Amino acid sequence: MTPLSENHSPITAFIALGSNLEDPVAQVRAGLGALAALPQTRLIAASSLYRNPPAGYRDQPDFVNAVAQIETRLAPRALLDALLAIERAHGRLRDFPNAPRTLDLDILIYGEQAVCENGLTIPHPRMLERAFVLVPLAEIAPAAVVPGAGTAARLAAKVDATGMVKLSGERVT
Ligand code: PH2
Ligand code: MG
Ligand code: MG
Repeated sequence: MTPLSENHSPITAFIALGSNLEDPVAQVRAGLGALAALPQTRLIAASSLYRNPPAGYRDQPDFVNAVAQIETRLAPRALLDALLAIERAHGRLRDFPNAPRTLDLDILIYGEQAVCENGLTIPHPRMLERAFVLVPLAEIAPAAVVPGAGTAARLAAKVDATGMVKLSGERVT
């Protein structure tokens, strides 16, 4: 069992979900279910699902992405360990950086905290340039503050969302 932090009040955190292998829509939906089932954690909101061209390494299928808002008593490291366990349960392999994946769960924001330790950086270091993170984040929590950077709504308005499609069918740009 993951060690839990004790005695602190729940923290609002935001998690990015992404998949581009083995039925990505089902992977992301199952990932949301797994977040809701985490100990000491409540799922507060989930964004729409969005289809996105791959950022970074381009020679791979499009991704399905979403963002979830949770409230959790898990400390950042315990939350990360729990997310990695969910990824493993979904058959996630780590072949090379930015490789295609069945399910990726990244901590974007953890309260107002900045964390920089081995394998864990919060806010997520690449989130400011990623429409597939900022647009769903602004959908569910426009006033959420990315520590040191501003609100989700302002950041999402500035980012290039070319090619991003909301899975209900509506285009984003
Ligand atoms: N994740 C990456 C690299 N590139 N591109 C999209 N569209 N969505 C992702 O989730 C994504 C990506 C590494 O985590
Ligand atoms: Mg990622
Ligand atoms: Mg990741």
